[in-house]
Amino acid sequence: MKILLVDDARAISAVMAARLNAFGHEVCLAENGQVAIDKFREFSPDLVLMDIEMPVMNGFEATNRIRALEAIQMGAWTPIIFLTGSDTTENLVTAIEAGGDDLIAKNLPEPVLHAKMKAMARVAALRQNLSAANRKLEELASCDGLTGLCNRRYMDLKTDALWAEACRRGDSFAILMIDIDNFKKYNDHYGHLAGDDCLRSIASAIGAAVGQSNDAQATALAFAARYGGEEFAVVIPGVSRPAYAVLANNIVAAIHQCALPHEKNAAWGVATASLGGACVERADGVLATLFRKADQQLYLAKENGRNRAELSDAAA
Ligand code: GH3
Ligand code: MG
Ligand code: MG
Ligand code: MG
Repeated sequence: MKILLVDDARAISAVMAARLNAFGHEVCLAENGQVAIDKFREFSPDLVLMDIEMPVMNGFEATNRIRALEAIQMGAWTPIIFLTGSDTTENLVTAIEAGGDDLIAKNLPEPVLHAKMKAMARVAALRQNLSAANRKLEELASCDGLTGLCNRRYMDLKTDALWAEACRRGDSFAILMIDIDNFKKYNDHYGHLAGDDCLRSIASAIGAAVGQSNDAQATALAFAARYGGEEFAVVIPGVSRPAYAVLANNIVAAIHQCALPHEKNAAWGVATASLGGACVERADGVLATLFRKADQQLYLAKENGRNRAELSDAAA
């Protein structure tokens, strides 16, 4: 385990640290509650051993602050064991009330300390498995199963947050809506399974174009999502008008260049998509207006012959 050992008495923490090291744990030392909070952030310990009486900030106050830090992180909880000169019933009750999980005497016999640390290591292992499972769940809940892009639910959540931030800062914001051309005919001609493969390839082309744009720093936080069916959206916070136009045109070209055979798609003979874009120089008002504008531009791209991008004015 990674153990954060907090004690102002250096002699005591040196002895305790040596014993914990001997049991195979990694130990980080802090000499008071204030330092403990900083080290807690840096070191992300599996366990905190916390003295109670310390200068600058005592152990109860430090525990309170650590619990407050954890409260804003989903599922975050680190066991905190108070260290005391006397492990009386009264001290134990106070320690638990203060947000601790146990109380042990500093002069605990070595085998007892070893056994307690073993039990804590089991808890730490369980916690790690649980965090990994939670991360996986979160990933699954935000991912579109077919294409691997963000799903609609995640896109909505993330876009709302990015829009609110852009409004607060007066940043620019752009939305691209992308719709595959004559995709019903693709399904009718090649079958739905081939249709699914086509969706995957096109999603991956869109994702790659967005990734390149972010890597080249033409955009920073742009992301692509499956909006629904054969429609995709790209959300681009903080973008210049030229970079937005470049990304939009790159996406249309990248899809065309996938060269996925589509006999029933007009003159091209390969799968293509139409794109509608809307951009504002300063985010303000409701986001739905920007989506509606991008949608109108998408209709225009279809009307004007497909396999093209139609972008609204920056002042829209
Ligand atoms: P347009 O160029 O005007 O966009 O024509 P379109 O045929 O692409 O548009 P339409 O909305 O008529 O058809 C969309 C098709 O996309 C119909 C639907 O079966 C197909 N589609 C939607 N989701 C999926 C999917 O997950 N897999 C497959 N294979 N097809 C899908
Ligand atoms: Mg002390
Ligand atoms: Mg459609
Ligand atoms: Mg379509």
